[in-house]
Amino acid sequence: MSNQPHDPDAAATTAHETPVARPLTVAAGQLGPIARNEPRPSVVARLVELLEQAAAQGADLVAFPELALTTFFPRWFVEDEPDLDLNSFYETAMPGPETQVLFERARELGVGFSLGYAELTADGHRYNTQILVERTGEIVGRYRKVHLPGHREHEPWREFQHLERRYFEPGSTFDTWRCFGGVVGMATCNDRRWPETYRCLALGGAELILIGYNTPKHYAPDPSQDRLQGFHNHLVMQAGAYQNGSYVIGVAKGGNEEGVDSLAESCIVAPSGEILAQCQTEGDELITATIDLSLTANYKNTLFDFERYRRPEVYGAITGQAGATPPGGNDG
Ligand code: CDT
Repeated sequence: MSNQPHDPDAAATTAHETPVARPLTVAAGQLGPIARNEPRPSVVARLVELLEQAAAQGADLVAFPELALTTFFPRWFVEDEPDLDLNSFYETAMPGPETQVLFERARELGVGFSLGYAELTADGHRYNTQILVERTGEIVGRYRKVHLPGHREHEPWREFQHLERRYFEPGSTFDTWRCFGGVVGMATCNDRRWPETYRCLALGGAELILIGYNTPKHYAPDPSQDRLQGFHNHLVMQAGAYQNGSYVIGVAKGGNEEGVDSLAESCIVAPSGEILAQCQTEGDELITATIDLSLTANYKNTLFDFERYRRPEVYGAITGQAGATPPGGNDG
């Protein structure tokens, strides 16, 4: 045995043992537009078709988009749309009578999935929710969108509304679950633009993060960002994956939905930040990748070894305040 004093940093510079491989075939089940009057059973049939394609390609898990059972209804100020029944967009049970078939098919095929939908709870709360379903057809996780973008009041100057802050309450936790042979977390659309999302999930051990999105290509408050929508979409998810040593699946509802052009470009990102697979169309499309969850250790145990390198005592501002507080005084 060596008499040398222990060097706490030695492990950071030595090679790590190769961990046991944990392969998983994952898929993104991108959806094209869902019309305002498309019946639920028709949408569910589209999801089942993607699930069956995934099974044929040996997938264990398919990520589906945000609000994957309906059109993106927050684009309308419902009070101005007499023939629109707001409650018809929400699910009061999951599975419910019309979604049961998706769960049954998942169990038969042995393919799990994540699914975004509008949730109305028994006590009247409304959330932009995503669930995680194991290959047995059992719900193992539920996430309620934390970062709600857009506005609360009708803004008639916009080409279309983004009233998520009117129709949903924000969720309050980023949870992770042990399933699919690893640790899985979920986030929803606008959440993917915030580094806090990935970091909270990674602090919960996330090795795979499933993100559904509906992103209009036109951003009314600053249209100069329109041409960058695709770039920003990949930028945030690739950075989130790399900085947290996690796989990320980002899956869109794309195409022209009720006159609003929405970004597609669903993708599967490795912990290196590299894109492993990307959709080529704006319609219903499945992409797959066989990943190895053990490879997250390449980043989690080296550059992004949180335990060794993070400095939470310096990060108080991140949880202590929301807005920026620049220094006072003159700038001269
Ligand atoms: N669904 C969603 O969160 N979409 C937003 C659009 C922002 S514009 C109000 C997104 O971040 O992609």
